[in-house]
Amino acid sequence: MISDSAEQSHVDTPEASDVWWKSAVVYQVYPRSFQDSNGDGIGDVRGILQRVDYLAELGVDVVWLSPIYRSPQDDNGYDISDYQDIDPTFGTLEDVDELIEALHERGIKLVMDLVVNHTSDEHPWFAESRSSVDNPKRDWYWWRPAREGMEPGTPGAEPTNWGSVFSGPAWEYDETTGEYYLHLFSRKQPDLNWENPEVRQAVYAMMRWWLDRRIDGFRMDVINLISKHVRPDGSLPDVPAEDGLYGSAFAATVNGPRLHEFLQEIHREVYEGRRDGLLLVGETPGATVEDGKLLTDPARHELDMVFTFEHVSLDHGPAGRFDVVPLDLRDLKATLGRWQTGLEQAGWNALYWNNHDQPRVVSRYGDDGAYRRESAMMLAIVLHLHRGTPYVYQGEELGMTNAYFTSLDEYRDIESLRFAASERQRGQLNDEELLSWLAAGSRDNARTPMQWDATPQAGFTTGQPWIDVNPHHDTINAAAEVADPDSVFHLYRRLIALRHEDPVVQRGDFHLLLPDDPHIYAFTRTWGDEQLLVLGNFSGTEQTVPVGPDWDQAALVIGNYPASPATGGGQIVLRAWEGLVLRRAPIR
Ligand code: TEU
Ligand code: CA
Repeated sequence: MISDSAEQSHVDTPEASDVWWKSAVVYQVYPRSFQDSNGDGIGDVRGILQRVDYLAELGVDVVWLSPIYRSPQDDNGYDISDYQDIDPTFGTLEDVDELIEALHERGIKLVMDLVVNHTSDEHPWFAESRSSVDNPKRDWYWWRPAREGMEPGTPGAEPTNWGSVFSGPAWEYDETTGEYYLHLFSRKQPDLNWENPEVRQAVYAMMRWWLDRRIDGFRMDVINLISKHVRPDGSLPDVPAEDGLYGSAFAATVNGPRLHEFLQEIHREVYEGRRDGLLLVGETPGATVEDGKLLTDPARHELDMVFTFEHVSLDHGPAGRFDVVPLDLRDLKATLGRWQTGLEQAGWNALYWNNHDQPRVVSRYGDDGAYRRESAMMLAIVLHLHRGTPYVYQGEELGMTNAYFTSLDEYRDIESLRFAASERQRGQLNDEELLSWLAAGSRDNARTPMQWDATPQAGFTTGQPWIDVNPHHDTINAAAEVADPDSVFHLYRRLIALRHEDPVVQRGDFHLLLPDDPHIYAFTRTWGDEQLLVLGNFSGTEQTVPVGPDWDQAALVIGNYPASPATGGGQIVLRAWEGLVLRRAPIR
């Protein structure tokens, strides 16, 4: 039972036996862009099967698959119309059984994405729900009449002023019954009503069905939005309007009053009494350190770890994710540092730079020009040496960069396209500005095909890819990097091996150094009488770092330059984008 061992991890002493995921690294596959096996230009499960040996060589412990369930693909599978079948685009249930087998044979677990804040509007549950006001499934979704005194279907008549994450109102007027339904994301993603126990039981039954099929856990999409801030009389509150009629619905949906109750119920109904070795990771936009602690404290039986968004929002300007501003390294250190210390006693961090929603980190917090290799490696070293479970997003281990699309027709992502349409309507950005905002902030930056080799479609497909391949695949690709022992790939492989082997990396206390330095990321990890020093130069110029005499004789554990840096007299001179780890022992 997972909760038994989780309880022990609470007592984090050298003697305590610990949960497996404290020494694990997870690899995220975005199936649509990973490997196409049949030439239709879209990645699929049989394509992933062709690449399991690559994943084994990298050494990851878990693969998390973005959604492959049956779906109209309005939001690339985050709109599910059948949770217990595979979309024909991606393959069949038998293919997935084969994948589970192939991964397990190599000692790799499989975690599936679970999108249960909403379904597709083409899910049979929703078809029933929308059919009439007295359908038994009516209350499975959020239906509300127009605002009092307003003409249904006219602007501003929505039940509340909530805006959708994908621009426009979060309510869609449905003529069948003359009411509105809630969709925090696209209108093809209606929100499930978790207040209804039948909804919850249907979700739990589906989760148990997947675990019986021998998957090893779930990554739970926007799981902290499932409890809405509904008032005792059933009404929903307005939010501060930001821009015209609508405001971000997050204020009324994040951390709702029943969130913890629902998560504990999931734990009880789905996880308790099951085999060891499962993983439950929650995606929690808007979560604070305090929330993170409550959500992941093993004694509370909710989630194992959560994805925080604070450190990937630091370069968002006033207008949000497309309005990218330079990162101030001091903010990044303060943010990640707060999460490290906040979850020191209870709880656990998920560590990530990238996923299918984020621009590529080397283009964002590194230098994807002259120092692409160095900065990609430095960022990896800094992240993987924190306390928590690191996540690697496909292509990150190659140092893949942003897409740098130059025309609107190259974009596929619904969020980007909806943003472009609404900005065009408002007319505040000219076309050039709009394209530069998309190039900096679009989710498509993460979604260009995986770069396997230097052939025209990067080895991803023999057909026409659904989204353009990044032209840099001529130099940045798996074939070249696997063959080169000094590549970004091999640095990732070594970092993963280090986490497997080293108790200081797994459990050591985190202590931030030089918080006010604008260029240097520095911290120690301490476990028993062993200590590691982690340094990262977030600049393209040499930096002299005053680390103190203790580190003069220390051994280099891992670094991104072929030779050790100049050390001595209590100082280390770091080269451009240099990242390294030093070890000294014993400290007493
Ligand atoms: O994302 C949730 C989320 O709030 C954001 O990160 C979102 O991607 C948005 O771009 C913020 O600007 C999850 C999934 O990871 C994402 O791919 C889905 O589109 C979304 O939920 C809806 O299921
Ligand atoms: Ca295919």
